[in-house]
Amino acid sequence: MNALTLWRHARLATLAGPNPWGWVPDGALLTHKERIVWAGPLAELPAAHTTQIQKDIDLGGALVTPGLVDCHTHLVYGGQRAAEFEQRLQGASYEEIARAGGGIRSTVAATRAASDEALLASATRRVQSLMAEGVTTVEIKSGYGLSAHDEARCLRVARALGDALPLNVRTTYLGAHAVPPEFAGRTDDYVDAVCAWMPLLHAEGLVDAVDAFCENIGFTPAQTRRVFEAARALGLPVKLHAEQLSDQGGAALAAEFGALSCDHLEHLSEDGIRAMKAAGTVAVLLPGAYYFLRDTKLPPIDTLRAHGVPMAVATDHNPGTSPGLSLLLMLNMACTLFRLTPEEALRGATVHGARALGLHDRGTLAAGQRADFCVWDLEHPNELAYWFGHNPCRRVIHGGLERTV
Ligand code: DI6
Ligand code: FE
Repeated sequence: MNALTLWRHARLATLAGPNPWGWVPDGALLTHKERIVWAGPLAELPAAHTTQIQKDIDLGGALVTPGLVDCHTHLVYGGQRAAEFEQRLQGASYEEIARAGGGIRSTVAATRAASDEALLASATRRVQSLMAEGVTTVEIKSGYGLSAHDEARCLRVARALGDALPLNVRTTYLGAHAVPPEFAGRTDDYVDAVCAWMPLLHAEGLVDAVDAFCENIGFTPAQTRRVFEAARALGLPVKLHAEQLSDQGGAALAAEFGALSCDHLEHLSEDGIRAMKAAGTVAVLLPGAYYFLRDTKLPPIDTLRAHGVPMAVATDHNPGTSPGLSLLLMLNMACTLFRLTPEEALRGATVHGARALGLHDRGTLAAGQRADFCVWDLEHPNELAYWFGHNPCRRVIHGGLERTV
């Protein structure tokens, strides 16, 4: 006999089915180990299951949503860049600082200088902030090591977080984030190195996907293509930091490789959107970086919506352009700055975020999905994008188990 847990008396935003929010006002969930066995109105609970219920938990009418998915972060790094923030407030641009050797490269120096223990400790504190607001799956990119040794260290720290905490971690190899000082003026040689390290990192089980920064201050489309070919040779899915500061045609290139996602996208063209739609690529919107860089060029939300490209929302947590640790704040900003609806924003941080990671077993509350869900001190799911600077998360269930953070 299956030992099932019944979670009753919940207001469910399942995000499944045709109704707005997948709304079920007097809902219940049945879970078995790490999976949802059944979700729906309590009155329709199948009799066949009732004899197998071992635990019966009353949620007191609270709002329940799928666990949140933060599908784009750079959580593992040393140091911080508050002084660069001050420089930017005085008029220096992100690009000027990067070209002068600051920016990403200053974090690379601090990351290389940090011990494994220090990297793990700081990343743990950061990820715990995300978890406190209901994040149950997080993607973590490398990209601040930029040597075989230091990229491996950062990816191992990301894996260690997933091993130590009740949280699913997906790792992304972003060796093509910036050119480290030892390769200055030799970008193509550095791209060769990024490609050569990839099979070694993959053989150690450290890579779930491969990303690159295709930008006028990053890597050209031709260099990005080489990174993607190396990924394809290993059977690894790709993602891309595309059209954040300029239109490089990166989205179309990524789509050609069947990319899981293209991220940022402020300068995305309609051709890029068509290519993403045809490839089933998710558009990951990062309002925190838009806000913190005081950007004025909005991503083409209406055209993405018109073409039916799924939109995810993530924190892009990193020390240079998005030092925030609240996915809920990103939901609010996705609405205020990008004009997403509150429902689109929540889908962006659940089902579409999962899809941006190639995961189809989470992001909704339905039979067969992972039992990752949040219980909120809220009446309606539209409040998730409404309050900010306040954490209404009351309980988090990860893989069927209640966790303390
Ligand atoms: N785009 C970003 O927003 C981050 N990386 C990237 O390629 C910024 C990284 C940093 O400034 O440290
Ligand atoms: Fe990023």
